[in-house]
Amino acid sequence: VLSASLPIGATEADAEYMHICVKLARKASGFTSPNPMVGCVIVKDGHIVGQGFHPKAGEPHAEVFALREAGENAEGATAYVSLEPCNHYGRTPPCTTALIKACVSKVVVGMLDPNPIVSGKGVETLKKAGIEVVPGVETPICEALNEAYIYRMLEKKPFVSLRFSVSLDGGFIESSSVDCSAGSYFSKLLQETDAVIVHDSALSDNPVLLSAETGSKQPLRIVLSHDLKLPLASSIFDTTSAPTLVIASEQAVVLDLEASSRTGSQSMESLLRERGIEVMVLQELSLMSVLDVCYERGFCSVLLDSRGRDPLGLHNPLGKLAVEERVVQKVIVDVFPTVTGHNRAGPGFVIDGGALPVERVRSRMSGSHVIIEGYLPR
Ligand code: AOF
Ligand code: ZN
Repeated sequence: VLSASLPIGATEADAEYMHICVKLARKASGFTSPNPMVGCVIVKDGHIVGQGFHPKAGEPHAEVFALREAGENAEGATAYVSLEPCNHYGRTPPCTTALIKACVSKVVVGMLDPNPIVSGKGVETLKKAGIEVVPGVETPICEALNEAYIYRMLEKKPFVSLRFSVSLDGGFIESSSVDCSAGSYFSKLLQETDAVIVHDSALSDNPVLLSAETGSKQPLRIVLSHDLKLPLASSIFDTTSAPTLVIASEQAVVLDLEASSRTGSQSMESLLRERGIEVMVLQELSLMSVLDVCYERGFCSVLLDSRGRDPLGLHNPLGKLAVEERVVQKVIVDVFPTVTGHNRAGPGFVIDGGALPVERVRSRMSGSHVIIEGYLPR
């Protein structure tokens, strides 16, 4: 559906080309962090003469690929870009220079770049070079595409989504039944996300936490452990197709060492390291500090996969931690087509200070499941 509100000077055709840019950009879903996903098409006389997307940080930007394909046809053409062309030397040279050199006559921009070293300056440079610039075409879809990049850039934190399952009557769902086959919402979610975090209590159900989409970038799988009593045979510790990081508290490491010297067996920490699994020790296991680690690694998006029960039988302990620490931007609820009855309590977040409102709520189907998404206010 094309937007009803086009900026002055923009046409329905411009909106259509911007949709193509967004589609192109998505081809690199999961691969671009800390950079944004960006798509570009070059149009001359009503025909697309070049197209491209940013494949990965460190590689050329979308505009460069599109201009390469267009060659001499770029002269006098219109370039459509889902994000304001950059104006700085980063890992790659400025796209504004490339567009000016190619002699395009017009640039249509989806949204300004929230990156403070670019923001507004890209558009300004193009205008100064005599190029007509039309900003703000289909901004909402461009912003939705890069919600995680925008958040990271402005807040200096990764964008956090919290996923959990409930039955039709709001009851607790055993995690083993979460569908991750190709085409499922969860498989696509894992394709987009830079890291997926689970609580060690979720491992009893042996989640794989890998996307089944073909050619998908796999997220870093992070296990939070309070006691380092981990089921080593779990799929998550098979790092053939994606790495796994175990983050443990200092206390867990001490307990683990004590247990190993008592029993004369190898510690869990050294067993993990022997398998090539990275172990990181944090003084305290707060989500905030885990998210700092994610930010430093250049991640834009982090998915908290809340499932399982902790040793006290509390449902979805990760969800509780996340909501209490107020680190969540987006909630994704998978409503199973089952009625569990009141013998199974709900997903189990005990929140101090009452209910949190959820905004911009949307729902869609994934097979026979209803997927509900919404945002927590800042
Ligand atoms: C664009 N087109 O396709 C992308 C842009 O280190 P660099 O050179 O890759 O620069 C990264 C920054 O460039 C990134 O933070 C964002 O501001 C912008 N990304 N800009 O014109 C693109 N990926
Ligand atoms: Zn650029």
